[in-house]
This record gives sequence, structure tokens and C-alpha cells, in this order.
Amino acid sequence: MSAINYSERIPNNVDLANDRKLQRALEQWQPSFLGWWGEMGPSDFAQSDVYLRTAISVDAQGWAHYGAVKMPEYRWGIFLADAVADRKIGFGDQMGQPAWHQVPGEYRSTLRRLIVTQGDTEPASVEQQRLLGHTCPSLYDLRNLFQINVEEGRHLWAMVYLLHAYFGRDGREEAEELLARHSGDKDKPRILSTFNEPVQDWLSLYCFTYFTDRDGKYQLKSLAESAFDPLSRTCRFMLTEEAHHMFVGETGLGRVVKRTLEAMKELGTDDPARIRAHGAVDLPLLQRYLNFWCSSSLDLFGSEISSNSAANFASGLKGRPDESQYPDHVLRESTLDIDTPEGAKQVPALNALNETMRESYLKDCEIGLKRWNRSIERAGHAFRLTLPSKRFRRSIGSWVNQPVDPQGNLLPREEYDTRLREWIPSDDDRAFVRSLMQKVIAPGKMAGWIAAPDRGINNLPIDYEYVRLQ
Ligand code: BYC
Repeated sequence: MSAINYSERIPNNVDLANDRKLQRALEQWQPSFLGWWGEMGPSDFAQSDVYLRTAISVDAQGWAHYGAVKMPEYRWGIFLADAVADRKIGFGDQMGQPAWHQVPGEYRSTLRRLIVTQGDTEPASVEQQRLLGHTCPSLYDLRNLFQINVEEGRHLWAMVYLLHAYFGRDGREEAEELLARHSGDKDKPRILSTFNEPVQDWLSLYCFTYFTDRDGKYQLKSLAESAFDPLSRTCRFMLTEEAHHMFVGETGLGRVVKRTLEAMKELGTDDPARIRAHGAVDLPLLQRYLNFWCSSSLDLFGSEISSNSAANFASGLKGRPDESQYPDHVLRESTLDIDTPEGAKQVPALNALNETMRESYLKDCEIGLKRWNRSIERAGHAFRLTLPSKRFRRSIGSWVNQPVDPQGNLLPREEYDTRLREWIPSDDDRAFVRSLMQKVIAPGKMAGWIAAPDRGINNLPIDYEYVRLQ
């Protein structure tokens, strides 16, 4: 296990002290990062003490330390999972050959593009969530938001390290650009669509961490398979941190369902208007939020039929999540049927990898819904939450702009246009959700629209003062 050196300006386990040029370059980028954090991050809470975990080793057991930290003093660092001795490429045309410790010239620009795209999402999400602290439903939730924010900041460091260490001047320029693009900016937006959507309320945050962070899990898992070993090791450690982000989404949405069911019981009705008047989120409204964020996140896998994904796999740059679970790691012989508006299209399996990933992602998304539906069923209600069809509201791929309902049926365009507001949050829905977003900061107290969590952080009680606001 490689220890993390915390005595340096940039904590790391990559022996930065012995590469003075790289160290200097990263130390020059550091003030730009802190400037960005101060301007685009949760800077209104810069003086608060937050009970944060910080990575102190990359050992699976006991990798994190917990304690009160002011966010600008968080030690953002560079941590790679331990190297696997004699690691071999696990898929593609060069399967079985030694993994790469440098970037092969012919893949340089493609690899850089993948790393930049991944890196771009991390600061984007911090920007999207920048103001949520002002409407937190509890101190417990506020702490979780800030934990996610600092770790997304660290994930940006993870990608910037790769750009600086392996891509020379181009890499350094890309690292600057990662701080120059901004979520939702008219002139310089973030690269991927979902990361330009505003996240203005906590229901959106829980959906974002449930659906969009889960895309992150799948993309990181596929990059963890990469033949480029430093990328693989970086992503493996990022995945350790990522699990908490999805936990926040899954338990957050579960707590919303729990509170709604309590309200339904208290009122003896499932009438959305009465549930809203009672200050809770009616289930059809929650369904519209799920439809919105799930469909947006489905776009993040790219087109169903993609020559980029075929080339990335064949050359060993990007595998499938948990590549070892598949029988065939070369995919030169097989085909797959892809659902398109023109009917099923048979394509080489290599060109269908985005879709293969999207399908396993959707299965993972089902897990939370099953759990929430069980609690709805146990409470005696017929309503069931569902995931929208992969065809619904797509902006990328074969189904782009098709008039399809959440069940996947093609509709006349006019009907689709008038009914879309039944399926995704309307302005009224969003205004209502915003009206629920009142800051609750007494330790242990929760906003009326969400149930308390089952337990606190790191075995502390729920009423621990997770954030000392200053
Ligand atoms: N929006 O062949 P295509 C996370 C572009 S989330 C805008 O269909 P390809 C996180 C695409 O870039 C995980 N543009 O797709 C979560 C390409 O442009 P270029 C992020 C899009 O290339 C929460 C063109 O369309 N990680 O970590 O096979 C909080 C045609 O592409 C979109 C990654 O994305 C879109 N939705 O795959 C914090 C991993 N979709 O290159 C963090 C790295 C596609 O022709 N990225 N395009 O100019 C990749 O693996 C691939 O770039 C993609 C697309 C999966 C995104």
C-alpha cells in the first residue's frame, strides 16, 4: 500500500517530490483551482466547520479520516490505487499485452479527450450545486452536500494530474480550460448536456446523485479497465469515494418517499393537492423528477451506435464496466440488435458498446426503485415509481427528438408536445418544490418534506452538529 504524503502542499501518493517539474506545474495550477472554488464553489460557507472525510490512504480498510474542516482548507490531493504487478490489457485487439505506463502517440488525442470529458463533469457538478447549502433540509444533508462537493473537486485534481503528468503543454492548457468552462454558461458551457442543467432544489440534487453520479460510476468503471495504467489506477480510487455520492441520492429519495407515505397516512388520501398543502412531495411529482433526470443521464452514455466507442474499446482505451464478467473481450465476431425508430438494426457489438453500458446502468438504477416501491406497496398503495423508457426525451443517439412517451410509445408530435408537461416537472411543480426548500439547521431536525435518515455519519448520532455554521 502506498502511503499518502500530507506534508507537501499537494498531498499525493505519486512521489511528486521527485518530479520537480510536474510538482511546480501543479503548484501553479493550485491557486487557479482555489480561485475557482472561491468563486464557483459553495463559498458562502467558507467559514463553516464541516465534518468531512479526507482520504489518508488508498487501502480499502480505513482509507479515510473524519474531522471538522473548513472547506477551503480541505486537502485536495492526488491518489492512485495501488499498482497491480505486471498488469496486462484485459480487452480489445491488444488484449494480453502489457498495460501502458506512458501514452502511446497514436492514442494521445483520443485519451486526452476522454480525460478532459471526465474531468469537465467534476467541477461542473460543484457549480451546479453551489447554492444548495442555503436551503438544506438538515445539517446532516448539508454535510453530505459539502462532502460530495469537496470530493468532486478532488476528482478534478485526479484528471488534472493525468493531463499535467502525461500530456505536456496541451495537457496544461486543457487543465486551465477545465476551470474556464462553466455549467450553463452561454459562451463556454460544460461539455456534456446534463452538466449544464440547473440543480436548484434538493429533490433535483437527490435525483442527480442517484442518476448522474451513477453514470459517473459506470464511466469510471469502464475507464478503470483502461490499458493506460495511470488512468485505470486513478479511476479505481475515485470509485471508492463515488459510492457515498450515490448513497446520498438513494437514501435521499428513499427518505422523500418515506415522508410522503407518512403524509398520505396522516391525511388518509393520495390526493396530490392535499399532500402538497401538507408540505410533502406527492408521488406523481417525484415520478416527473425521476423522468427528467433519468432521461437526461441516459444521454451521457452517447449514441447507441458509435464508432468512437468501437475504436476506444478495440484500442484498449475504454473497456466495459467489470470487463471480466463478459465471456468475449475482443468482440470482433459478435453483433447486437439495436432499437431505432426505423426498427431493430443489427450492428457489430463493438459499435454498440454505449448501449451495452446504458443497459447495465439501467439495471443498476432499478434497484432503488424496487426498494421504494416495496415501501409504497407495504403502505397499501397501488402507485408504483418507474424508470422512463430509454427512448424517452433523448437528445443524443437514434431517438433524438422523437415524440415518445415514458413508456416508449411513439406519439403524434402534437400530442407529445402537449403531454410532455405531464411527464417532466412543470414550472408549477418546480415552484412548489422551491417553496418547500426552507433551510433547517437545528441539529437533528429535518425539513417537513423528508424523513430523517436511519443513521448518522461514521457512527455519530443523527443530531450531531455536522456543520458548525459561522
Ligand atoms: N452531451 O459517439 P458518441 C461523472 C458527444 S459522469 C453532449 O455518441 P462517444 C460525474 C461526444 O462527446 C461521467 N455531447 O459518443 C457525475 C462526441 O463528441 P466528439 C463522465 C455528447 O464518443 C456526477 C459526440 O457527441 N465521464 O463522472 O462514444 C457528478 C458523438 O459521440 C453527449 C465520461 O463521460 C452528451 N450527453 O461517448 C460528477 C467519460 N454524449 O468527441 C461527475 C469520458 C455524447 O465527437 N467520456 N456527446 O466531439 C466518454 O467516454 C465519451 O466521451 C462519452 C460519449 C461517453 C461522453
